[in-house]
Amino acid sequence: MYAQMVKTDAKRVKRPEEMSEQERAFQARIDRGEKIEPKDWMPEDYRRTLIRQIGQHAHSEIVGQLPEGNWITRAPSLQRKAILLAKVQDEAGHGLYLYSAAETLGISRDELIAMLHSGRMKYSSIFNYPTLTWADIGAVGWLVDGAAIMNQVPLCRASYGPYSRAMVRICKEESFHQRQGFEILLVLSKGSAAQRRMCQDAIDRWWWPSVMMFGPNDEASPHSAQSMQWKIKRFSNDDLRQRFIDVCAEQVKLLGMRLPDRELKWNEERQHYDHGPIDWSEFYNVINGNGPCNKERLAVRVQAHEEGAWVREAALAHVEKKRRRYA
Ligand code: BYC
Repeated sequence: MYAQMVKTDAKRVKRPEEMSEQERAFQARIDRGEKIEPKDWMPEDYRRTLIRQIGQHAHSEIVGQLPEGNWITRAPSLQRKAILLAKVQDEAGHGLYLYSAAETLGISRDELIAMLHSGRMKYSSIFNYPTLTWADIGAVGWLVDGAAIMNQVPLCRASYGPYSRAMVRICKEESFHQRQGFEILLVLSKGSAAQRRMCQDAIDRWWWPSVMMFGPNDEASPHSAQSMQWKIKRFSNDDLRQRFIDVCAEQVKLLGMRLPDRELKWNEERQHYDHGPIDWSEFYNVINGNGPCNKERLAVRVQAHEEGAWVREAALAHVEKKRRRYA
């Protein structure tokens, strides 16, 4: 059900002698570190890869509002409510910049949304898990936004101009989100025994799904080689995942909590943390539409879109009225 409609054909990277003259000139621009802009010539697969990635990213921001939105009415104080409300609004804004960046590639927001709603485009696996307690809002901020930043800071240097520029502001906001999540957990970690248990339980449930956010291992990632040659991706899935694990393994100590991985251990030789095996069957199960909340998430988005139709119609009618008045 969740197979991407925006398929790309680049299963292996072309050698220079297999490229057309135009493709070689394009790759040379990328290699020189030039930005590609919407009106520049680009290979069809480059365009489709970007639509797939930016579209999936935009959808993730929009669907990503749902797990946290679930706690706006139940936040423990007025201040927490105001902060969470602002954060969820930020995610909506990120979705809108990203849809705009995708539109520069010749696809409309309506088309992208229709593909999301019909299951032909993906959104991040992470948003198919439920937020069961207030500590989950802390864990989402610390781990999910933390993973998002690790993956997205390099995207500020992606070769496609509109995407890279959108990412600059998004990353600034994400880093605030990450800190507010950590602070929620820090408060709980210093609280009562029940609060500390709630904090640990949230970390236990969000850790592995966050580790999976970076996508499949490098050898199982069909798009990485080409995306890295085109400098859309600047680091591999496994490299970013390792950096994330290294950072979290240290930060969790400040909380006096533990990550749910018995094999997590500093490796002096590698200068990285070793970690236990990732359950990829869970990841593929979730991205194939069978995670704990996939059906609910999509149903809520479709309903919101349908119920908002009158707003879109009213806005269009207003534009048309103004156009006629000043014609
Ligand atoms: N979930 O060849 P690969 C956020 C798919 S943060 C679902 O490695 P690629 C937020 C992939 O699409 C989250 N699907 O692909 C944070 C591909 O499927 P198709 C959003 C995944 O594209 C807080 C297949 O697996 N961030 O928004 O080179 C609050 C093979 O993978 C996932 C972004 O989107 C996954 N986790 O690399 C609110 C960042 N991982 O097309 C919101 C931008 C992989 O073959 N995206 N797949 O059917 C990227 O950096 C890259 O697209 C990825 C995947 C690293 C995610």
